[in-house]
Amino acid sequence: MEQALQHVLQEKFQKDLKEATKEEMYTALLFVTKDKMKHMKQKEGDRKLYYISAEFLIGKLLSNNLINLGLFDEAKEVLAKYGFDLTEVEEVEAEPSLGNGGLGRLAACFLDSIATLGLAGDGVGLNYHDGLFLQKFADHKQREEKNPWITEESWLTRTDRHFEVPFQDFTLTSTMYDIDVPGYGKDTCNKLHLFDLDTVDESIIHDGIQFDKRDIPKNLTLFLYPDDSDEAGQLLRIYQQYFMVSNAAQLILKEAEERGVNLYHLHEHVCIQINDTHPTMVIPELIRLLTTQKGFNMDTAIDVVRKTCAYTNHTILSEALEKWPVSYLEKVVPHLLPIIRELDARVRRDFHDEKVYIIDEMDRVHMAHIDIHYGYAVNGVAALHTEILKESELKPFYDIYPEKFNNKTNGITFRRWLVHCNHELADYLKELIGKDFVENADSLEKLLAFRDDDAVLERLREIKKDAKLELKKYLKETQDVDIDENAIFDIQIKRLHEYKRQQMNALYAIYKYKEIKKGHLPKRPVTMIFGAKAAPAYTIAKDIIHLILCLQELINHDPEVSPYLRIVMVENYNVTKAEKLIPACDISEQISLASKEASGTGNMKFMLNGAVTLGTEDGANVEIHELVGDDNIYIFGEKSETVIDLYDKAAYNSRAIYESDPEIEELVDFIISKQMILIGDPVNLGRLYKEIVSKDWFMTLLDLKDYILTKERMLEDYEDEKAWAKKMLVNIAKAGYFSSDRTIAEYNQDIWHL
Ligand code: 26Q
Repeated sequence: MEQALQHVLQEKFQKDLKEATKEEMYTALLFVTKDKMKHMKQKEGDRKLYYISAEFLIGKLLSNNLINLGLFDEAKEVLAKYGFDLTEVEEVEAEPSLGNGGLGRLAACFLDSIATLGLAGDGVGLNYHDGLFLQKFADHKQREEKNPWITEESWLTRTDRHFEVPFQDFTLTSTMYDIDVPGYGKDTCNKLHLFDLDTVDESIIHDGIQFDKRDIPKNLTLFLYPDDSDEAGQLLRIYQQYFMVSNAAQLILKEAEERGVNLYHLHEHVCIQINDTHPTMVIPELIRLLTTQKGFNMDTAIDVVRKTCAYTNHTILSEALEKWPVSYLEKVVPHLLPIIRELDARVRRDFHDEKVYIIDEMDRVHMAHIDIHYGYAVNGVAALHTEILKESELKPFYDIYPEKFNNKTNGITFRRWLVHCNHELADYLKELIGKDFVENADSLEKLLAFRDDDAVLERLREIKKDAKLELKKYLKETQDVDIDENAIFDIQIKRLHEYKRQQMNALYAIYKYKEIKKGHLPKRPVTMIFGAKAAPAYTIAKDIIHLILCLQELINHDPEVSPYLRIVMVENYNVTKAEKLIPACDISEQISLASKEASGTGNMKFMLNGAVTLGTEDGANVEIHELVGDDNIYIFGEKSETVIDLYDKAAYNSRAIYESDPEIEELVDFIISKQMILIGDPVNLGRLYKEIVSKDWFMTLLDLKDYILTKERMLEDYEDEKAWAKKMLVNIAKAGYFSSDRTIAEYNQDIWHL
């Protein structure tokens, strides 16, 4: 390693190890690591997986790659020898924010696990030049700026693969870029293929993140779409999706032919996982290519494609299920419409239930319906989520195809979310139970043998304290805020969405503020940390950010209150920040309205790092609860059946709750109190107040009191330090189930058969 680094530094910068800057040292590490992976091949197999996804939220890659290649310790030592700190050198890398949140991060964890299990599987997506917008705070509001990440030297390798992608008015030539994906401790390597256009012009972005959406060749891969976007951009989204899947389909057929596969047996050698409906057009596109270019008849093409494609559903929010107007598809990809109409006609011929049609009476194409009829597997992402799909959201489909439905509870890669982000904890665990857990997550359960060992419990608390000190330092340096490492760290980090109920957590802050003002002081200070981006067009989500930032201003500057309560909203929450926040957390906030969070994966990351969950019976929280038992999690709120029933009967009335409960009324009224209006914008605060009182679509007021009581109980329980440390230990020990290695092994066993 030392020689290799020396060599690159000489060649590229004419410098010696001693003289290099941090930036040069980063580049040298990048080169050495890339070079190592260049010579690694994919495992040969009979069947190959293509995981198609509009998002791969991979995060920084240097440390992760070093860990997986077994080079981390050596790199760290060599750097130390010449006065460098690897952690500081890592900071040089720009984070590729090629995803919105959970779905994109899941795809990244999956690539790591697929490679680690030694399976032949590549990712296919788009090479967005700008990742998800950079979030800046000004006047207690979110502003968006562009977020470019591609530098001269990066993990991307330009390949000489190009495909022609036909659109209505023009044909575009793509270029494929590759990122290597090494498995942990393996000598094989998979790839993430990201398609791009040479004609993209970054200079057309102005005023934050505005640009001309009509000039497609200049902007197609320019930026990642934020979840929940305005109408104006929808056509561009369809251009992106088709560009992605046409490239994917052409790559898949080309690689199959290069391997000598008879395309009539494609399904025996290839499988395609469709990550939510964003890549759904791969189905009609493959059918189109097989029929127009490979001599297939329609029946055979449909049959082969159906045996090749499988679909993962990530949401039950109906507004998030993609339905594209036929007229939009007509404008962008008219050549797919005859095929989509044929697929719809076959459904109408076979089934007489309009709920399962592909094209509805309003002439909209239901993308998920294409996947379910013309794929061989449909999976949800947590046990509860899959049950809800089968019993309500997708019931008419489950009645037709019960054999297609299956659950694959999400997981996270322990290499990034423990070994990389929490060295101290990982090293201590290795000392206690051996390093086996890095690859064989279930062996974390060996930790249970130490649940009554005072020295172990004490050490776990020490490690948590050190992580809090690290975070304190980081927040001071990056945001100039002061936090108290002796406080309880209560953290909610995730996309801003009404169903995730950051507004309920903010109402708790108001409660606590008022309590402290009344002289009811907590035994120990509490620091409430938030991190969240709101989609630029999501008004109420932005109003909630405004509320939190105003509360931060009010509370942190109140000398009576700030010794006991502080609020920090972390700017530009992303993967890099998650890696710093998660190890330092005591209380993991997972408070979505039951039935709305398909799974959640942050909940798993926190648990693995010794935080205790405060959550509803939603998504994977249900499974965490089952694993750790009542004593090691704090559950509150109405259950999913009750919530679904309230929706069905339209029986929820937030105003009735507000008007009948003076305690709730007082908290909600505070949003538009004089003190708040003095700090914030009455338009935003007033709108949010009105929303909560008169609509509250995600039932904040329904669960608010139980939430407050449960959190208070948690703060009390924290004072029994040994009992709390035991909860930490049990959470870590039981987290093994949530390794994405387990998830991927199940996908392979039940769906992929690689
Ligand atoms: C759709 C159309 C137009 C523009 C954007 C989108 C869009 C983009 C991203 C729609 C949805 C997403 C992302 C969804 C997502 O992240 N879902 C989360 O997936 C996780 C992994 O399965 C789950 O753990 C979360 O519960 C789920 O919310």
